[in-house]
Amino acid sequence: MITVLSGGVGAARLLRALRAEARPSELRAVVNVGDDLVLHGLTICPDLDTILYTLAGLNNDQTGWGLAGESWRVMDELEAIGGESWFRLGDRDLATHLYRSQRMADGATKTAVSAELTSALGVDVALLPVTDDPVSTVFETALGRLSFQEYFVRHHHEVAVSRVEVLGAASARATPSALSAIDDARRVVLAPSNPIISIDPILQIPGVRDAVRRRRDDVVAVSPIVGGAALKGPADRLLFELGHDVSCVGVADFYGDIVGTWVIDEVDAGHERALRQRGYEVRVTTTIMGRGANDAALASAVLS
Ligand code: FO1
Repeated sequence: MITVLSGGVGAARLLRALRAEARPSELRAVVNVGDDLVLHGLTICPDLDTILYTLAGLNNDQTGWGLAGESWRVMDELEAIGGESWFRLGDRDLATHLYRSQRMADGATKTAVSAELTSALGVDVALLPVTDDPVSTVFETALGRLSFQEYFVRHHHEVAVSRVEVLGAASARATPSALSAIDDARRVVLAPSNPIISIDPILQIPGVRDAVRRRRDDVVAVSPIVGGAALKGPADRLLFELGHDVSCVGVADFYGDIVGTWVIDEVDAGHERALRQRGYEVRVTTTIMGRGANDAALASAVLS
């Protein structure tokens, strides 16, 4: 079993790359739920859905979220009557939120609904929310406290952040399937997702960081920072605003002693020594995924 601690786009692409190299049935994703929100009475799980759609081959590659071939009739109607339409929910995407919300109203857990959605879409990788309890990542900013999607979407993650907090993390329970996916894996992978707002909210759920640390020798992390910048999203800004070095070494220091091996991009080969001095194994390869050869090289660097 290979277990990937996963946020959104970066994790989805790595899982797609790993699925081509490993047996899909041995892949598990332990997924962040701190981005989740309730809007229009619907429970929306962006990281779970980004991975689900990507592995189903249905994702919208332009936006990085939602479904390809989308239409926006409901959003347009909603806007016309003065409803909230800043968080764009396509007509096709809405079916997922309607399904999940009804099933959770029936009493099903996020974990159970994820299993139903992966089988409905023919996805053979297990998507495991790290917790079925409510957690939400919030941002202290110059504009006051913002919810995840207010920060990320409404303000286009362009407002300076002084603090990030995962509300509910301390009292949330990691699911048994998430913990056993970490304990029983032959390899645990930290995906190149945002360390601060995608991976750390997973590690903050009680018991998870310790479970990963116990597996340190088999933990491989792929740096989300390449040449001092994030490939997508605000990871570089947030690292800087929260006082971390914006480099693969800064990310390694942020995660601390839970990683055994770092996979860094060729442009960061100069950092290999600093990482080895910190006691990490290091693999240098092309970590920028698109499709094709790079993905295979990265997947084998992670799996070897
Ligand atoms: N990201 C945006 O930048 N704008 C949106 O309108 C938007 C809508 C949206 C709807 C469903 C969904 O699952 C994700 C959506 N995202 C949108 C992405 C979302 O902000 C994710 O949290 C990010 O991808 C970070 O993981």
